[in-house]
Amino acid sequence: MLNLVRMMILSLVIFSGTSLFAQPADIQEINAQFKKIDTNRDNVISLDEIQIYQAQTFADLDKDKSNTIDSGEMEADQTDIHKLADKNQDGKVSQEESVSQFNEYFKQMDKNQDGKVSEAEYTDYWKLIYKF
Ligand SMILES: [Ca+2]
Ligand SMILES: [Ca+2]
Ligand SMILES: [Ca+2]
Repeated sequence: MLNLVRMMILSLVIFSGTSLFAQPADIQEINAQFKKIDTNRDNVISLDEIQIYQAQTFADLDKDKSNTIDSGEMEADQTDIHKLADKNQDGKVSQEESVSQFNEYFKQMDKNQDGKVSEAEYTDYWKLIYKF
């Protein structure tokens, strides 16, 4: 599992180059994001909540409502969360690719695999990604 996380980080770094990761998110930002996703405020993120967050994020980024996020729209993605989502490498992220990417994040964040992401699991995950 740890190897998987390492590989994931490595691929993130390779994929994105250095520019976007040069601006580090801080821990407050990560906490604020957790609270934003945890809409029912029970201090865990459920799969439902991550899917709602995915839909909101996607709609926010898809400015021209084309149902895909193109490279220009991607630049507005301050969370970098869609970086690896473009599986077929056509330079655009489809709704399906976005959903599967968020599901993947959810699985990776849910370390103890209880189907919920606790605040600790969430912050640990992003701390690793952003190398705090
Ligand atoms: Ca919740
Ligand atoms: Ca679009
Ligand atoms: Ca969990």
